[in-house]
Amino acid sequence: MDASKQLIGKIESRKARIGVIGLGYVGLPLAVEFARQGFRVVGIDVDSRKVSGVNAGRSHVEDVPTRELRPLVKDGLIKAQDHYRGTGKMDAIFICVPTPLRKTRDPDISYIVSSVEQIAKEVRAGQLIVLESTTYPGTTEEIIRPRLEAKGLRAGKDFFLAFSPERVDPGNKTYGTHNTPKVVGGTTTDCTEIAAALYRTAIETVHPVTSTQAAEMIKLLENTFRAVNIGLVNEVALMCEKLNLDVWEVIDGAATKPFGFMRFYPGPGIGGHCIPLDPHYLSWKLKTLNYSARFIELASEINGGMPEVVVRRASRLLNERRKSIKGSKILVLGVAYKRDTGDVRESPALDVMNLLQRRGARIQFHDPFNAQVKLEEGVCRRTALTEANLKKADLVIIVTDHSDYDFNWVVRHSPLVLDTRNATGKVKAGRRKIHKL
Ligand code: SAJ
Repeated sequence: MDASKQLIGKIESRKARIGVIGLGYVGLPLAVEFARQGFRVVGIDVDSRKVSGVNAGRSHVEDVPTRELRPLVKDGLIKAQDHYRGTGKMDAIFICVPTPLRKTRDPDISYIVSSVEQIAKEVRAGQLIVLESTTYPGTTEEIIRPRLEAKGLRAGKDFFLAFSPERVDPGNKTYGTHNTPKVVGGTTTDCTEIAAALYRTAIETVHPVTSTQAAEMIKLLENTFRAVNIGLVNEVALMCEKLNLDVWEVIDGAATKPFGFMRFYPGPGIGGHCIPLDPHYLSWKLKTLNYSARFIELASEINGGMPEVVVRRASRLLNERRKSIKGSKILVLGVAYKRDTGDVRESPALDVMNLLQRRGARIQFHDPFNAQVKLEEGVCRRTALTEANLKKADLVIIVTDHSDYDFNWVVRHSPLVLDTRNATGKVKAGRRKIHKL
């Protein structure tokens, strides 16, 4: 029986041994979904604390409750290790490692390369390898495939190779790994079909495409779409400032159009580990093909300039009250990159605070999820959110509109508010103290 039929058989009987490399917000939920279907899953992570936690049945990922992980570990369906020995015994291996940007904004695929080089040591006929980490089109064929073929095996004939973009939205209570449609593209049709067959055992909807490059590009279109549209709406905010119009009223009005429009909101900039980074994977690749991805660059410039816009607005508001940023006590509300998460990666709040500090402001912050943040001038500890601390501030800037906040109460006790998220849109009293982006 040929390799593909053998592997399909193991998938149908749930006897296929699965490996997941990277037990983060993508890898651990994926491991759980396959284990739930009865597959034996081995998780591999370089962080031995994560490994020991998983083996103790404890989850370190918000979206994977320990109560769901523990029985799967107890039943021997999930175990973790901090080394790559034994990957040759696995029938399917999913690579879910980080793909950050270097300081130069160039892609850093070193985690992909190091994990593939480990797998290549034991790669054998009959294995399926799937990359899930977000990367530029061509990574699977140009970086992964040659390393796995180095010992003479051929993708599509001996082993099977595919790309399937992760679509995990941390904290999303509606969509999780099981019910978010899964795009998958293989080196050959066989590769696509085998990977799709395995995903179908654990994920409701699987959408096969014709190549790994198409699957890689689909992910980048999704997140570039967001970055560019956020850039557009941030520029509309700058236009509305010039036109003395309320950008939030304009967006709400446009959103009454039941077709052909999609809401995006201006803000203090964009953060997180996806939207600010993923489009640069695409523009970097196109640069190597002598093409300039102008929308991506322009959106990045506008989005990246929003923290400065916030600081300029703050400066003007203080000047109108015969104060300057220098020496003013400014309280920043919310430092996470978006509401109701503690994640501060790439958060524009940090840029706003650093810019203000560089101009001599006495910065304080509050965030329900972060007790301290690391700024250029050192660690800044959270200030208690009290009436007194609001009153003592010369300016309160709402940077992240966490649901925990009572914005009526914040406005009532603040002398002056700069709201970068329209968080105070429904606040009635004290309107004259509120200034919005
Ligand atoms: N942002 C705006 N205006 C908007 C939307 C977002 O300024 O209209 C800002 C946010 O405050 C944040 C940044 O952009 O700082 C990114 O926000 P996001 O809502 O895109 O959230 P992320 O980064 O968690 O994006 C993830 C992505 N999911 C995956 O990559 C699998 C993205 O594709 C999802 O669309 C997004 O979650 C989502 O919809 O929640």
